[in-house]
Amino acid sequence: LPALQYPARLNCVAELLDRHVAAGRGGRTAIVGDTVTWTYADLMQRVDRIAHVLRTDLNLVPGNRVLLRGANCPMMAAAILAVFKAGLVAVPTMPLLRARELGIIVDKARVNAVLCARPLADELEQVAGHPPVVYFQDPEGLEARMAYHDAPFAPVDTAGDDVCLIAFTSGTTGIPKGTMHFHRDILAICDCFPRHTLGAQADDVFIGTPPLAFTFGLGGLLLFPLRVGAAGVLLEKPAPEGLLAAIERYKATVCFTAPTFYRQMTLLVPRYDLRSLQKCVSAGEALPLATRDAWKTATGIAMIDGIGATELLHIFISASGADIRPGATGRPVPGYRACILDDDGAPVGPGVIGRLAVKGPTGCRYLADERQRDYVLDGWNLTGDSYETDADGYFYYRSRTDDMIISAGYNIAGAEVEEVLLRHPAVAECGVVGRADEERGQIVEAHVVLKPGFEPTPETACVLQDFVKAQIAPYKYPRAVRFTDKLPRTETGKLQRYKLRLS
Ligand code: 3UK
Repeated sequence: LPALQYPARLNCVAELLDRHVAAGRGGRTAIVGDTVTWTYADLMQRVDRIAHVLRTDLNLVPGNRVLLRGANCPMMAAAILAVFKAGLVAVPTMPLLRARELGIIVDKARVNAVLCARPLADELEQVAGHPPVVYFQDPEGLEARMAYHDAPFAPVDTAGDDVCLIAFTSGTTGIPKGTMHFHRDILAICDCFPRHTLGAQADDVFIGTPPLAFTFGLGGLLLFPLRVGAAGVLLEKPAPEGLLAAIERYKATVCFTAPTFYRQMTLLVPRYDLRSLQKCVSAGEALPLATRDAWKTATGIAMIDGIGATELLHIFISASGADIRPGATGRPVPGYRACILDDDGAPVGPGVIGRLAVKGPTGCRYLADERQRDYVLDGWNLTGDSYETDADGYFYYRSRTDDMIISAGYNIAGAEVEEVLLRHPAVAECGVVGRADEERGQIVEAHVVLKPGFEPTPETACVLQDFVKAQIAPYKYPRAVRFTDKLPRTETGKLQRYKLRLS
């Protein structure tokens, strides 16, 4: 794609922000927060002041790493952009991370300084020997220091392939893994999915729940709107009601969130005026048909499913409009290629389940060499996902590679059983995992959250089991059904299956 050729010297913020101000668009709304709204000129002024603080007050030099902690708010957005603009490397962290995980990140990413919102100070301060911290709102903090710097800040003359972001995988298990991204990658994600699949425009208002520390949110709520001169709404504490109310209030046109959030919002839709809403993007985990259908019935909007990954920065397979096929995630986003590989790494044809591999303008550079060796081959990124294609090149999600349930010799994808269960009127949320079993190796076990008005009884369990048996091959039915009030999920909306298996 010609649009993806970027100059050798490139600072992404010059393109995302300064360019709009220089072209007379400084008065347009860039960021809407819970308490303030900033135009492009306002945002650029904040970014420039923070960049001065980083370079002058903190004595940081290009290439230094700055860890960022904050809920989704305008200051957090400005801080990330300032780090890019100053030629430094942003290391955004998920708000709910604990001291142990933060310690690993500080260490692995060799962090030189921290910008942190006060409410998130506690866990950080428990990290032994943490780097110097500047708090957003303290008396001696970032905002106070910003007041002393009123000169414009010229973007540091970085190369297109200088690292500007170290994104840690949200990971459903274990230790966070760092992935490195360049200035040109930041623009490349803006010029792929939002341009070709979403059709983003200057008059769009982007809104959603994913944290800016999650690349799904960083792209969808900050980078994508800025690229086209549009506005992004940042909500500090996104809850289903709050998101719906904010869509109404700010007349949002594009929403980014995870399937579980759409399910929670579906029932509440009639209470809000959502006429402004045009596009709803779902990512983070598989989008069940029942969720897509219920949302369409409630809002009239056909959801845009898209699979993305921290390793590749954003969405690389998706479909919108007439290209949507029920059950499929979609086709590779223009700029990306995807294929399915067997256990020996050889490509397989349509109808065969295998491992998804992806190649594109953004591609993975892990911080750790051993992961690079095992998961990135010849520019192809091996994902942890089992997928299958059809004859027309559409990609169908089956399961996480390590979540396939093997019961009495059958391979069973938990997601398929979940999809059926979610069609039952009693089921609000569910997670299906394999539980060790002497006779069958594993049995299919369903963890179910019931909708209000349904009883967690053995009879209900039988009804659900029969429902599954009637819809898909009977050997896939959940031999065990466990009722619960809440499923364990990451901050990004991903089901933590390992916790279900341990429960
Ligand atoms: C799973 C999906 C089925 C899949 C992400 C959009 O989720 C993001 O990044 P992570 O690194 O996780 C990646 C893994 O999540 N997944 C994501 N989307 C889908 N599975 N259907 C989907 N639509 O297992 C993938 O390997 O946390 C998503 C944009 C940026 C992102 N970082």
